[in-house]
Amino acid sequence: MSFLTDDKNLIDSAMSRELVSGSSEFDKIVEAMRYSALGGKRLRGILTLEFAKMFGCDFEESMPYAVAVECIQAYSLIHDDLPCMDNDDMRRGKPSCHIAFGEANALLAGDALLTHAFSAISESKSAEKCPERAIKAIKCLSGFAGFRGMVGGQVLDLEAAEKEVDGKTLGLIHMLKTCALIKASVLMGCYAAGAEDELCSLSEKYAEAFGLAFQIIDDILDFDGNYNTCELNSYVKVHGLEKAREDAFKFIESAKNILSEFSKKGFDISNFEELLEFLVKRMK
Ligand code: GRG
Repeated sequence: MSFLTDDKNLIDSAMSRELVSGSSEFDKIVEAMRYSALGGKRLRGILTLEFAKMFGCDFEESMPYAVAVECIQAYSLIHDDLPCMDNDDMRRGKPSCHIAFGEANALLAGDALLTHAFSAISESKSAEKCPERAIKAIKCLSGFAGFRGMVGGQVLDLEAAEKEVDGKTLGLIHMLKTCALIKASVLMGCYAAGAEDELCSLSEKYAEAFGLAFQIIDDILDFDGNYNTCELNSYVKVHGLEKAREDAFKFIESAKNILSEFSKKGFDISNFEELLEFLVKRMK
C-alpha cells in the first residue's frame, strides 16, 4: 500500500478522534462538522506529516498540525459551497454541508472547524512540550489562511468569476486561494520538526510549485472541452488547454528540482516524488 493511503488513513482516524461533541448539546454541530471534515484526499495533511518526518519529527508529534490544516481545508470547502459563494450542491461525492444540514448550520460548522484548527494545535502534547514551535505554526496557519492569504484569494476569485481576467491576476489568485494553505501545510511540518530557516524557505518554494501545479491540474480536470461554458477564472479559459498542460508540467519540474536540493543535503525525497507522480497521474 502506498504511503499516501497510510497517511490518509492515519489523518482520518486522528480527525475522527478530534471532532467529538463531548456533550449531547453539541451533537448537532459536531455531526455537521464530521460530515464535511471526514473525507477528501488529505493532500495538505499528508504534506505536513511528510515534511515533519523528513526533518526528523514523528507522526505523533506532527499529527495535531496536520489535523489543523485539514480543519481549515474542510471549513473553506463548506463556505465555498454556500449559495452566497460558489453555490455547489455536491462536495466530496455527497451533498454539500448546507444541502445536508441547512445554510446556517453549514456556516457555523465551517466557523467551528476554522476555530478548532487552532485548538487542535494549542491543546496538543506537542504544544505543551514545545510551545515556541506551536506558536510559530499558529502564526503561520492564521496568516496564510487569512485575509492576506486564502480568504484574500477567495475575494479576488469571486471578482474574477464575473469578468475576464489576465494571466497575472489569475496567478495571484492561485497563489493566494490555493498555494497559501499548501505553503502553510508544508511549513507547519517544518515547524513541528523545528527545521532550520534555510530548509523552511526551500520547503516553501516546493509548496509554491506544488500548489500552482495542483491548481492548474484541478482546472484541467474541471474542463469539459467547451471554452464557451468554461468558467472565466479557469486557467484553461485564460491560457488554453495546451498551455495549461505545459505549465502544469513546468511547475512539476520546478518542484522536482527543489526536491533534488533536499536530496543533495541527504534527505529522503522518495515520498515527495511519489506525491508529484500522483498529481501527474490525475491529469492523465
Ligand atoms: C471560502 C474562505 C474560503 C476559501 C475558499 C479552498 C477554497 C478557498 C475554495 C474551494 C474551491 C477550490 C476549487 C479551491 C481551489 C483549491 C482546491 C482545488 C481545493 C480542493 O482541494 P482538494 O482537491 O480537496 O485537495 P479534498 O476534498 O481532497 O480535500
